[in-house]
Amino acid sequence: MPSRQLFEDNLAGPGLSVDLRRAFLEADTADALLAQLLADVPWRQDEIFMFGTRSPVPRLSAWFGAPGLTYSYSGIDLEPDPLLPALEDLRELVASVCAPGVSFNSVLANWYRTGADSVAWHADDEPELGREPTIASVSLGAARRFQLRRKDDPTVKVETTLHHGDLLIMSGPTQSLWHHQVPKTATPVGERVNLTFRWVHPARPSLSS
Ligand SMILES: O=C(O)CCC(=O)C(=O)O
Ligand SMILES: [Mn+2]
Repeated sequence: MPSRQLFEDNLAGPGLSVDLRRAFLEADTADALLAQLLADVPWRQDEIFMFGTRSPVPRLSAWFGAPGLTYSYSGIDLEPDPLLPALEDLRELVASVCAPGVSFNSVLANWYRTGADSVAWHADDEPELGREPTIASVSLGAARRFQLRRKDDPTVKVETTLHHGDLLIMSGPTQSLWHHQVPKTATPVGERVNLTFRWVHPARPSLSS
């Protein structure tokens, strides 16, 4: 899978470790991957449970990984589907440009159908991701804003726009010190798929019977 190794646009802030590689995937590769994912992924509408009510999350999702790699996210327990071959290839390519020793065993896919789809402020800081996780995010389709803000001071904020084929790698203390989001937009935009590659530590066996 061809990729461009251009390094630019690094986002800076206290305790922020984010590398952004524009057009990491060439346009043809990104086009083909987007079409395949839209057609082949078993997209799911998840719900979030908050304050005793459940509501649909504003995007469709899918979770890929080895069997048993359950991932709990905002009260949702996700059982993985096996990685599609195209995602296996991309996982290797993405890991090859991360720090030595970084690898990924799972992928969370999000489909933002329109500008009304979004992901709200959060950090990828679930215990099963471990301390200082590396999260590598590949964007496909429509360009969308990606914002980060300090957990302890939300006025400290940085943002960029993620385009078709971009790779964004978050590491170090980013998840413990910062939140990130993809806000809704009133501007008409096309569909976007985002893939986040993660290492999920398998759940420890439960002590209760
Ligand atoms: O769509 C994006 O760029 C970010 C997605 C995200 O933060 C997540 O899936 O945890
Ligand atoms: Mn995230």
